[in-house]
Amino acid sequence: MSSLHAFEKRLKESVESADKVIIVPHLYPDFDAIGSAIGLSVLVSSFNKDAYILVDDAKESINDKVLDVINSFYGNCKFINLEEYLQIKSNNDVLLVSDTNKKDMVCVSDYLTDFKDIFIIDHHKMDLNTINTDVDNIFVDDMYSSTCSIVSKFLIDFNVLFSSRVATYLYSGIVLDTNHFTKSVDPYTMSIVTKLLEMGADVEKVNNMFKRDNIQNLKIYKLVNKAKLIKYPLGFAGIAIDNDNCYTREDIAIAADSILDCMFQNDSDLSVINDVNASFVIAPVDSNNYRISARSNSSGIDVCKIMEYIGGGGSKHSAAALVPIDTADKVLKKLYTTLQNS
Ligand SMILES: [Mn+2]
Repeated sequence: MSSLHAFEKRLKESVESADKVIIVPHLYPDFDAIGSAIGLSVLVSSFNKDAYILVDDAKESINDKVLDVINSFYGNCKFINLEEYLQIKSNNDVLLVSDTNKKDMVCVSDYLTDFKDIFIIDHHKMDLNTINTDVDNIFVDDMYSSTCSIVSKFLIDFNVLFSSRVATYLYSGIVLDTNHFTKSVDPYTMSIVTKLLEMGADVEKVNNMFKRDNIQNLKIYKLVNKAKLIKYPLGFAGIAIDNDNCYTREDIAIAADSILDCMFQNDSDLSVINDVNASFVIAPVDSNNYRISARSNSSGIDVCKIMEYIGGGGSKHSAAALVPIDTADKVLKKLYTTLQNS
């Protein structure tokens, strides 16, 4: 991976010699993926190039508030779907991948070889599924709290002026990936937040973007309530499994965050309260697949390693995997054994 400065230089040069730039956030885009894609489009526009953000997910599979951002976005860049991309593509386009580095997490995976250059901007660990590109075109650093903080840094470094609306979207990605400033909080992230607030990021608007309705809240609460405490060598993990109800990926992720925030009464001695340092939530997302969201804090296990072991990925304290229903039992066993052997 190249240094931040070298990467920025290379990105500018490549964009300036391209026909146009396609920006692709990960599938099932969240605020970090969309916010960073919008930030990148502002950067590309400052280089006087046309930018298109490519989102091809079915509307039903995108979070309502993320969809609001996509639908209400106006500016120099356009949101397009895969079909529209195929109509305008040329062999001198540059692709910017935001908030993922995995081939199977971008809708454009079948056309990667058609781009002049591919740049990856992300904060998840790389693995065998990482998109193949020049090593100097990769800026992937899991020390960053969010992709929005990386992209904000680019904008600041290039002295790009951006609107309060864009600052708001970038801020929303940081709020999401720090779970409202409760994890991955560091002076660097906060210095970026300071800058975004100075640029007019609207905290109340972002608070509203994160509001959940009471029905969703209750559903998540019931899932959290299923959590059972498991002792493992590094402490206690909270594991919630629901085989009967279908959830969104987001619900499962929020439940995993919530379990990590809980203290649990010990089953055998109710006077003992245990803190968990890892959480796992396992539930179906459709009729064929379970989703596992895993979280840990600094004294807990590296959940990325565990999720990689069962075919997923993420970062040290926040990771996930998709598990086909017919292998769910096996995967659970694997999860328990890995935890016990950690
Ligand atoms: Mn992210």
